[in-house]
Amino acid sequence: MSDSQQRGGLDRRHFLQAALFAGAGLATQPLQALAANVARQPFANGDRDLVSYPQKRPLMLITTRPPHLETPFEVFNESLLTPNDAFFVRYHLANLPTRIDPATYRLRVHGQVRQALDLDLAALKALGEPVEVIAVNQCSGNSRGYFEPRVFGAQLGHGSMGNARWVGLPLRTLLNHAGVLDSARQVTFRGLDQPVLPATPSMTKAIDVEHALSAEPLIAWSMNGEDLPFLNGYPLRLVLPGYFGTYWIKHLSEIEVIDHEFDGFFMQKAYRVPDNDCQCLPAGSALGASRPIGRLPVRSFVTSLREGQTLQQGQNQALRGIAFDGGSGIRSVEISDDGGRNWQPTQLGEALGNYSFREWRTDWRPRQRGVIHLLVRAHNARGETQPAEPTWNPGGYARHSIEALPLHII
Ligand SMILES: Nc1nc2c(c(=O)[nH]1)N[C@H]1C(S)=C(S)[C@@H](COP(=O)(O)O)O[C@H]1N2
Ligand SMILES: [Mo]
Repeated sequence: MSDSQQRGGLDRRHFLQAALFAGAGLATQPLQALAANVARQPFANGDRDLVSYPQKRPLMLITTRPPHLETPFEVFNESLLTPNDAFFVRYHLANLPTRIDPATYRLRVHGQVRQALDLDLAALKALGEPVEVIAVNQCSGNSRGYFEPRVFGAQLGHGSMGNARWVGLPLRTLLNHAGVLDSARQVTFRGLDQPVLPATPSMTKAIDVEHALSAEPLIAWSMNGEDLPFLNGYPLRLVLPGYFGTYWIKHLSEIEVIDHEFDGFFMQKAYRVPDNDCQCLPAGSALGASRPIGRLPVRSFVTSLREGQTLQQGQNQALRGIAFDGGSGIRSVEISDDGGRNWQPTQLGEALGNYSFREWRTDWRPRQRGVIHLLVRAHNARGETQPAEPTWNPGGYARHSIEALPLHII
């Protein structure tokens, strides 16, 4: 099967063959045979093969089993909505479903509810009016490869994030249908993927019942106007606008309302950040007091230039980039080319809602020859901005400091 056959219009029912092909091929052939190209991250061990998976253009391969694919950073300069075929992919468990039949798919709701539900897709969609939100899905470990000192875990660049238009049913519509009991404390979410070994914990996530019953969460079936791509959770996923991607459970098949705080591995052991405002610790410290990772801190990037790009002194650059936060909305974005002594304002693009990437633009003229670092920082509606110095925590989570883009000015 050629790359283009793998990418183009694959029937989901045939995902099995394609996935097996990708898996077998990657396991038995030198990677170069399938890789269209190689992308280089600006940290040690940063070479990443660009590899095609079903419904995906060549993306940066982080792991094969389970597939973890990163979006090449240039994609964020193409459009504010990340195209489905370029959207990153992250899984924890290697036993992925390889074929999902929408006709027999079921979503179960049970636990502390008046009436347990077992719905097919049509019954779910018939429960209420669908809603739409444009929201950023960002992996907790996005940019982990930049951590100094380095930490364990996938060495990710900035491409484990994406912004999409999600359509689905408000989670609370579904929960109200089941009738949440007063004893309810948290709601847990699980998908169809399974561990390979029985000892491996299942990828189950939990949120507080107040959050679950708020207006934000939805059970989405559509992404940028199409069915969810298989690897992004077909046919249903939880969308938790403003929150890190770890909660956005794919192939969502089971929702349980529980009367206690969930004690599973992916809440109590993994995805925890230091329990303080900066979610950070002195480099090298052990975790200590912690809490589950939550809302996205403010971040901003230049998208129109590559790290290390060469530019002419005095020549005007139409700069462009993105900023986002955990749902209060971006108020301003500024750049600095003198190490943060002076900041130049930028113009914000169209607002697509508080959970979306916000575009910024400005004209900028490099003044000095040599290597310079272009800084960008954003401010949100709550008055929060980004720390000047990179923060550190042992999980390599929630990087959000001001990024310094190195440029050669000649
Ligand atoms: N079923 C399932 N859903 C999951 C995961 C998973 O391992 N299994 N990983 C989560 C994590 S950690 C992230 S960052 C997002 C990534 O979403 P994407 O693969 O659509 O980009 O999915 C989340 N949902
Ligand atoms: Mo993640």
